[in-house]
Amino acid sequence: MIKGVIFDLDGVLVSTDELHYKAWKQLALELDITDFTKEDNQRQKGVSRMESLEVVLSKGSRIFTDAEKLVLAERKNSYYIELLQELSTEAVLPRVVETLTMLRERGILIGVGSVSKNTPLILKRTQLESYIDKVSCGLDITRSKPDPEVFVVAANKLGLEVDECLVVEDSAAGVVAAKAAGMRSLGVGPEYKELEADYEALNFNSNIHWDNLLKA
Ligand code: B16
Ligand code: MG
Repeated sequence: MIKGVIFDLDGVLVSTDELHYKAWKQLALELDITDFTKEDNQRQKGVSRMESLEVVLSKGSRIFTDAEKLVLAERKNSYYIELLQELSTEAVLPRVVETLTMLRERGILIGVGSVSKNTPLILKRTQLESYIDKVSCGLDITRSKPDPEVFVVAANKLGLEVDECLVVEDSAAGVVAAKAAGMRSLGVGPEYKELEADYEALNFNSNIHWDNLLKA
């Protein structure tokens, strides 16, 4: 019996992909990497900031020390935070609020499981905080998805066993993390068919059989 649903943030509750892309693109151009594309940006989905940096650096030939990489990641994050100041409720994806409200009315606990260290700021700017019971994010963990840590921490914060939680994800790394945590998963987003989640839906406008999902 599912008692809690843990939502990934970027690509599931809100759309920040374009802002991540813009910030990485700016950094890439400063490093004379001119061919960093949206396809490269897809490979950064659901993975940590430092792993995302490696995707950018793999497009160039320069070698950086670990200390220099930390500075570069911090620089990208400053561009991203600047862009996040513009974020509003408009970034909340379709039917998210209705879905969270419906689950709450059914007595289901709502968690967020995101590797983003900017999760608190994003939830604040999009006014989603009040719909969420507990947040597990990049600030709580030491290992990124596909490691299950972020979802296990979310279950602990919600006071639930892992098999009482369902994860909603839009990235392959996130679905692997959910499985590794021992949780069932609903895959959503443009690549939902390739995620190998237990259940699939393009988005929250799709006909999701919540009765079945919550019985699992
Ligand atoms: P930050 P999620 C992930 O969020 C993003 O999908 C990924 O592209 C990003 O690199 C990661 O957060 C870290 O974000 O730099 O803000 O800490 O999908 O797990 O909600
Ligand atoms: Mg995501």
